[in-house]
Amino acid sequence: MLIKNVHIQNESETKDVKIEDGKFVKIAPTIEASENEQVIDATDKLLLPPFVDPHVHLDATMTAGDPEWNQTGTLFDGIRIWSERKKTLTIDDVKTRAKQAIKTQVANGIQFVRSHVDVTDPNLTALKALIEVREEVKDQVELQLVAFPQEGILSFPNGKELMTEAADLGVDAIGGIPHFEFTREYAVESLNFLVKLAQQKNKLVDVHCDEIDDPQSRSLETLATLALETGMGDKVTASHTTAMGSYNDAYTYKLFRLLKMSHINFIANPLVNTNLGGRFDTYPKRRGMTRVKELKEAGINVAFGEDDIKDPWYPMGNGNMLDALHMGLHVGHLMGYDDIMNSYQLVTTNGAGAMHVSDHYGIEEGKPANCIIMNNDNFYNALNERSEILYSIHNGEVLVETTPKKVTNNFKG
Ligand code: 17E
Ligand code: FE2
Repeated sequence: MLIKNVHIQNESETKDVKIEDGKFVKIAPTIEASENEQVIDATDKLLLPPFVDPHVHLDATMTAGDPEWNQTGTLFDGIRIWSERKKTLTIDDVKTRAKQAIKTQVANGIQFVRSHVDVTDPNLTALKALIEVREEVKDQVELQLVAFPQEGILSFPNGKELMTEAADLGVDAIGGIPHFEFTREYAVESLNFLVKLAQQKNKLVDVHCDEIDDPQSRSLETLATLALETGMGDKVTASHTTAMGSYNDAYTYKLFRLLKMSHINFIANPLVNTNLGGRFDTYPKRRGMTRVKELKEAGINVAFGEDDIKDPWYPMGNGNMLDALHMGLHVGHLMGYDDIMNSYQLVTTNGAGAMHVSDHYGIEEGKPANCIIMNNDNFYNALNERSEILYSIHNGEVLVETTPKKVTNNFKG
């Protein structure tokens, strides 16, 4: 396959990209097509590495309203409602909903997904189902699973045993929820436990960390210290960290030294955390997002996730990273021209970094041919106009092809 005349990641000069045996084999100003080779004319189009959703909950997806809608919009009501829905899970139910969600993600150019899976369930039904899904989709989508203790590790019966069982069933990462544990002491113990488990079982770490508007919620410092002292470093991700939006600046300044030293990744979920955040405020009302701009400026890896697609925490969502990105740029005040132009990194490369897949991700000769072609010549325009994903190509195969919509506009300006 030969992609002709394409703008790679906003470059003004166009290039040709040759794909063979599922890999990018040559990227150069002009490449001749060989006989019978499929040629995609990508004049005035944008080539990006595929979208990455490094944080979503595929076990709960498509359950919004069942058994009830979340009327208060708090994280805690979401957990309560999910805990009811969890009792009725079956393998088929989870697989059907998860695949439906993945299909919408794929349609929107996503090829890499990390899903948290609630393991505070003595039967581990959702995890068993999603392990099957991970295998069944693996030729088209790279899916990672996180053992996520939604109702706590120390604060849920047999929490530690369930986490260990989940690790042995074959998750990719170990999760946690320290801000939901009964006490600060449990929070710290849960982090010690989960990092040790990850080390023993050779897993990554991705913790729901300080997802609360409580400036006293400081589990992040413990997680970052563990990442530093164990040497796990960039194998560790802190998701949400919304309490950082409420920390005072003196403490945050001190904290950032540790964050930089630790090399951990951050994932913010702008759609969901603006929904869940600030719910106990009158006015002024907090925005609910972590300090994305400051983390970026400090050279720390930050990515955006979707978090939810129609579930008890968020009634909307359609598998489109551009929605998360659009919201995140607004809430994070990332509105300079270059911020917007380069913002695709927050939903591509940075997410790949957090997922620890950078060794086989990116538009480079020799790497697997995973990419998307957007119907615009740069990302500023593509984001504003929500340009179509003309092609999503995975391991050199066309995964999605979109025919652009045709509009007849009779405006006579
Ligand atoms: N569970 C949780 O603890 N936090 C979230 N944002 C979601 C599920 C979606
Ligand atoms: Fe989450």
